[in-house]
Amino acid sequence: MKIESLGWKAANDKDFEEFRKQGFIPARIIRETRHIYEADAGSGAVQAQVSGRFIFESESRADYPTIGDWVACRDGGGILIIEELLPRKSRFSRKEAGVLTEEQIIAANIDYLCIVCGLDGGRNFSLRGIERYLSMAREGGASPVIVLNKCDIAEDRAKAVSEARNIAGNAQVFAVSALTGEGVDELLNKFDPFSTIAFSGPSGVGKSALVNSLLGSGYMRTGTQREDDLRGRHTTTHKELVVLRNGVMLIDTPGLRELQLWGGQESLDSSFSEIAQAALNCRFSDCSHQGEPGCAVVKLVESGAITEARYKNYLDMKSELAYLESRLSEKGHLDRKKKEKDLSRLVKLYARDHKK
Ligand SMILES: Nc1nc2c(ncn2[C@@H]2O[C@H](COP(=O)(O)OP(=O)(O)OP(=O)(O)O)[C@@H](O)[C@H]2O)c(=O)[nH]1
Ligand SMILES: [Mg+2]
Ligand SMILES: [Zn+2]
Repeated sequence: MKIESLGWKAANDKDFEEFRKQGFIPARIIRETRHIYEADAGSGAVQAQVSGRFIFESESRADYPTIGDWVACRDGGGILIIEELLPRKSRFSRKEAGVLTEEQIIAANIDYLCIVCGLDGGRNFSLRGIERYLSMAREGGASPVIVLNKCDIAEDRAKAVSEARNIAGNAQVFAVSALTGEGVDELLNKFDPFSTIAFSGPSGVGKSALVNSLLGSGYMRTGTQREDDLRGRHTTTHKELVVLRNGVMLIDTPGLRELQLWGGQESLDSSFSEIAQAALNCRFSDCSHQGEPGCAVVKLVESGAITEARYKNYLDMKSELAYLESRLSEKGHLDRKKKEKDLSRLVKLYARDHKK
């Protein structure tokens, strides 16, 4: 398979010239399990690892390659040594789960993010959850697509589709079944050859089952769900990129327990555009839309144009992002202090060594 089949464009060659002069070759990360990689430089999957210098120069987890990334490599005798990460065109990220205030990139260089839900009556179809994914997809520069899987066992498919459409904005909504194959070709036909799409969503919604349905074989391992609450069992533990029959590249990712937000407050405006629009008419320019007089947003809620639940989700997401912002500026302050301290230590050492 040529590297062009993995999405490498002629324009990339020009940007890569500098690296090529240093003897590096471009490759795409096609499999990732924590920091263990496989990359493809055009002749199939090869084990890959970052160089010592790469580790030394990396400051955060987001500096490391992830699935979908393009990297500049050198041949390390049977394995590829990753020397540089090429700039990302887009990314789908979340805040790292737990106390760390760090960005976790779920997939890089994707054109479309498929938000996969399951219409099986469990909590695998949540409008509030979809609103989060929509917001994060747009924040990272990927076009979102809503995929409602398991339509074969949906109680009321039409209702689910129409509810999803109401919050989708410009994102298309597809009802599919990995089990019967219904709707799967229509979904695949949406994407141009050489585009990259990623599946994300909670565990057990059928992301890997859809990959199998698209590849026409039992390629990915699929799991069962817990009987009591229909939650998935986190069957997929790695990320993988496969090339489909029409040349579309598809990334399957492990199910997420939660999608904590990452990014600026503006990321909300694109997914809650009717709220952002109304906010322009609030009496106070810094209106928090929580009871101030002359609030145009609350008026929309009272008129029924926005549901109470959507409004509440908007406020929750807004305050989550504000909290993130404050943690980040605190962290930036601490990082700066640490750097200053390191620097002054170096200066002292230098002065001591150069005395006399
Ligand atoms: N009825 C029905 N069941 C499905 C469909 N798609 C998937 N399933 C079932 O749902 C369960 C979970 O499917 P997976 O493909 O493992 O789910 P996943 O989203 O990849 O889950 P993680 O890898 O844990 O994130 C399996 O038992 C599948 O057989 C579907 O379209 N209809
Ligand atoms: Mg899976
Ligand atoms: Zn307001």
